[in-house]
Amino acid sequence: MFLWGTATASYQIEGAVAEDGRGASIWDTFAHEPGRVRGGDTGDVACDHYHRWEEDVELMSGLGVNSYRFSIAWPRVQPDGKGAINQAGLDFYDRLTDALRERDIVPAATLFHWDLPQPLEDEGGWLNRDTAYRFAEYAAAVADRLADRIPMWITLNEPFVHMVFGYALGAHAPGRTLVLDALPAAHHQLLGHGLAVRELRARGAEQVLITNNCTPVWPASADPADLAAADAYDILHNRLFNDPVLLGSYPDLSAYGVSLDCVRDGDLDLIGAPLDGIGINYYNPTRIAAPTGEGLPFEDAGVTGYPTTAFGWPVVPDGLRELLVGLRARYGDALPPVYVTENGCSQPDEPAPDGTVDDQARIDFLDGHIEAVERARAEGVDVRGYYVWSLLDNFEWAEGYSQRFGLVHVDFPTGKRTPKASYEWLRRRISQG
Ligand code: GCO
Repeated sequence: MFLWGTATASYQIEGAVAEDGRGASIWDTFAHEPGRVRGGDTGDVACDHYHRWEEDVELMSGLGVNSYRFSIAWPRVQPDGKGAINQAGLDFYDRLTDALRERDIVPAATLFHWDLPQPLEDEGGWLNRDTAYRFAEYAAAVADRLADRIPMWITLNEPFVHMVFGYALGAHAPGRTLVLDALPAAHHQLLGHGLAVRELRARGAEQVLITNNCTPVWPASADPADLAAADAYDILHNRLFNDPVLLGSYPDLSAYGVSLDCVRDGDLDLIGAPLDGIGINYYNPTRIAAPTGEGLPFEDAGVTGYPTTAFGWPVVPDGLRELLVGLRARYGDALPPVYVTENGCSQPDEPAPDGTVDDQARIDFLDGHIEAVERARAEGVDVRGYYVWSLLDNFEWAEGYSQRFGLVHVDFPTGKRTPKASYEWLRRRISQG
C-alpha cells in the first residue's frame, strides 16, 4: 500500500511545553535566548496541537491520508533525558496513536526530531557518546508502550541538519559553533540510531527506518576543482549519513583532513543494522563550487534559473527524481524501500477577505514533486510513501512563524485552522491513487 501522509514534529506544533511533566528541551532554551529566533518567536504555544490534536486528526482524516508522520518529544517521556519515565507524557502519544488507527491512518513516529532534553545537552549532548545510550533507553521506553500499535518507527530526523545547524554553525539549538569539530555529533547520533534499532527490534517494532535530508549535488562547472568540491559536499551532506546506515561504513574523509576518531570497534556493525526502509527528506538540489577562501573544501554556488519558495529555496521537482534514482544507483540492493518523509514549500500564505487561502504555488510544487516520485518509481526505484511537509503552518526553527509550510493555515494568535486550496487539491490527488 503506497503511503500518502503529512509530516510534523513535536516542538514545531505541540506547544504545552511545561504541561503534564514535560521537561525543557534544547529548543526551549535556545528559542528563549534573545536573537536566536526571528521575531523572538518560541514553540511555547506553536499550533497548540497538544490540546487541539483531535481537530488535527480530523483534518488528516478529511484529507484522506493513510499515514501521519509525527515526532515524539523525548522531554515529555523523560524530562531529565534519562531515568524515570513520565507516563503522562507517553499518554499523549498513546491517545494520538489510537485516534489515528481508528481512522485507518498509519502512525509513523519519529523518536528524535531535534528536541533533546536540556539536561543531556548540559552533559555534552550529541558530542557525548553517552547520549547515544540514553537515546536507546528512551526508544525502549516508548516502544514498550507503543510498539504494538505504531508500525513505522523513524529513529532520527535529519542527523545531518541537526549536526550542521546545531553543533557546527550554531543557527539551531544547541547553538554550538564547532564547524568540523562537530563531527562527533554525527557519529553519536548514528550510534544512537543503531542502539535504538536493536531496542525497537527487541520489542517487535514492525518497520524501523532513519530519515536523512538529502540533496542532489550539482558541480558549478566541469572544472576539476568544482567537481572535487561537489564530491566533498556530497560526502558531508549525503554519504556521511547514508553510507554508515546502508553500507556499514563511513565514506573516506582523509582527503579533507578530518577523521572520526570517536568511532569504536563494533559501532558500525550496530549502525549498519538492516533497515526496513529509509526516509528521505527532499527540498531542493544544491550547486557547489570550489572554495574561494580557507576553511571548508566547498562553497555553495547557489541554484539559479528556477522559481523559488518564500524561503528562497529553488523549486526543482526533477531534483527529487534525480535524487531517488541516484540513491538506487549508488546503493543498489543495499537501498531498502524509500519513503519521501518530507517534501513541501513555504509560501506567503494569508487568507483572502473571504477567508480562503489560495496557495496555487504550493499546488504546483506538490504536483511537480509527486510526478517526480512517479517517474522515479517508473525507473525502478522502490518508493513506498510520500509525506507532505507539513499538515499545519508551524514553528520553522530559527525563522519562527515567518515561513508557512502548511496545507492548513494557522492563525497563531487564535490557533484557528483554515485548509488552504492545496489541502483540497491534495485530497483529490490522493483519491486518484
Ligand atoms: C527539516 C525539518 C523540518 C523543517 C522543514 C522545513 O527538514 O529541516 O525536518 O522540521 O521544518 O524541513 O525546513
